Amino acid sequence: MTRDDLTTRLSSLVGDAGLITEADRMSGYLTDWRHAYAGSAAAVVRPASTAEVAAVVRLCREAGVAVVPQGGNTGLCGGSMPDSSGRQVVLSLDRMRRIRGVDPVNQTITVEAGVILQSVQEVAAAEGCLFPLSLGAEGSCTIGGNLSTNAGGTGVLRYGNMRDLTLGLEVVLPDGRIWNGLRGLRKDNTGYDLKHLFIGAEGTLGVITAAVLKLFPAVRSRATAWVALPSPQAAVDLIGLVRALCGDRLTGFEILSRQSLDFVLRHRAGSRDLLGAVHPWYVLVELSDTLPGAGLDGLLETALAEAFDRAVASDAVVASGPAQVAALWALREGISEAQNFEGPSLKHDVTVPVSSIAAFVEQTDRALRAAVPGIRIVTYGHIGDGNLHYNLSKPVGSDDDAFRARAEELARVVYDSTSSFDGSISAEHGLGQSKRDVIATYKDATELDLMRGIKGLFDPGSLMNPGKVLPHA
Ligand code: FAD
Ligand code: S2G
Ligand code: ZN
Repeated sequence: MTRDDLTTRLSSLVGDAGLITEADRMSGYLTDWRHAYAGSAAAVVRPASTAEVAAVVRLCREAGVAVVPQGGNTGLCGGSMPDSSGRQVVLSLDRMRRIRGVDPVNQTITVEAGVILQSVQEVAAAEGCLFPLSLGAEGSCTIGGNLSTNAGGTGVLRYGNMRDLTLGLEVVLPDGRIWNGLRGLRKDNTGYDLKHLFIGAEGTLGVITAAVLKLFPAVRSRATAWVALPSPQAAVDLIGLVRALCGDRLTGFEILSRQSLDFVLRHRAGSRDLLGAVHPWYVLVELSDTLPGAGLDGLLETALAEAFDRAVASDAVVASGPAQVAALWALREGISEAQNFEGPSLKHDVTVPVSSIAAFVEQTDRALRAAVPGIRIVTYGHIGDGNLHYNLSKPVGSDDDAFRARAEELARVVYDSTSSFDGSISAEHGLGQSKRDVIATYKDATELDLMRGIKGLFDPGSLMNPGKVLPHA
């Protein structure tokens, strides 16, 4: 089938609104959020319904053309980018934006894959509920992408990641069949739990078109503190102390190194460090409760008093109101963008057991500083889950390309260190194309074999997002 035949037939399936072939109009779909990856495509297709998605997938399968599912393009591993052949079709879910239903009694919401995460949070709040997935890209990322990357974010320590928040899926399979698994039951033990194959599959097993997600009771009281600490171990000790005192009310615990904070203070207008003096480490601690007036400020102050007694905290301030809470979260969420102003950001999204965090940071920092004197290590993230964003910036004044050229070598240092603590080289961002090959070094051969078997079962023609997740055999 020629490209013209393909695009003519695609147009008959999705109409003119659903098909883009002009290079200038396709360009936004052919590079990711931070322009770290680019590709080219035969066409960008934007189906408006599950039936249209299925028809497109069937046609591309008949034509032997690969399909690359795409949501908000905020992924950080190049998973939503086509290759450079110009033969693949980007299938964007950005026209599938319906909220199909909200069920406060069953505490569920049914949404299409193209719905933006922030919209789901807002619709849930309007119903007096909470959808707790929260991450820096929530204004652009989609539920389909969140499912396909099994997104985590800042609420995992209390609510879990996307896998834990999902009850049912609707998926168009690589052969074009539609699997309707949109059940909202919290208990359903009728064979293999198939949804968990597609969650985290990064579009390699099918196109997620809709999902039934869990809702939770709305948060009615919240307390947030900005705490300075001497070390990552102190942060780990503080988690234990706050958890012992506050239990499930601990709903946010994000660490950031002074280097991370310095980048934000330098590049994010209006940023201010409430504590003034320079400390090596900081955490943003948040308590929340579904009861109004739950006295969380007092509880947080009690926990901080004990932290001072135990020399875990060096200084701290409890936010005085919503504006200060928002300013503190903006400091934290501003790191990713701020780092981009300092040259290449070599990203490592790793997990180690919480008990190994301090040893991991000490060991990996030492190895990297020996390898690249003057390297700037931006360590921050969801320490409550054992998940650090361990991102590297070049020494001041050094050459961008020379630093980029060492990316593989430095990643090896970080990942070998992660592996020495039985950690994971991808905590929440997935593998995409950037970690597809390196995973072969750290993933058990049997696991890779089983994963290839599943891929072969669902997508024998390897037309669903080829070149992502699985290393070449
Ligand atoms: P895309 O980038 O469009 O796609 C991601 C992957 O999912 C690709 O492999 C794509 O093929 C596949 N895909 C997309 N839609 C579908 C579908 N409907 N069916 C099948 N496959 C599909 N991630 C976190 O987990 N935690 C964070 O804290 C976090 N913070 C971030 C902060 C910033 C500033 C940025 C830019 C990103 C951050 N991310 C974080 C990464 C990113 O936002 C998440 O991975 C997000 O889930 C991607 O959603 P998306 O809609 O942009 O997906
Ligand atoms: C976060 C963003 C990605 C990065 O901010 O929590 O997931 O490392 C990260 O820039
Ligand atoms: Zn993160």
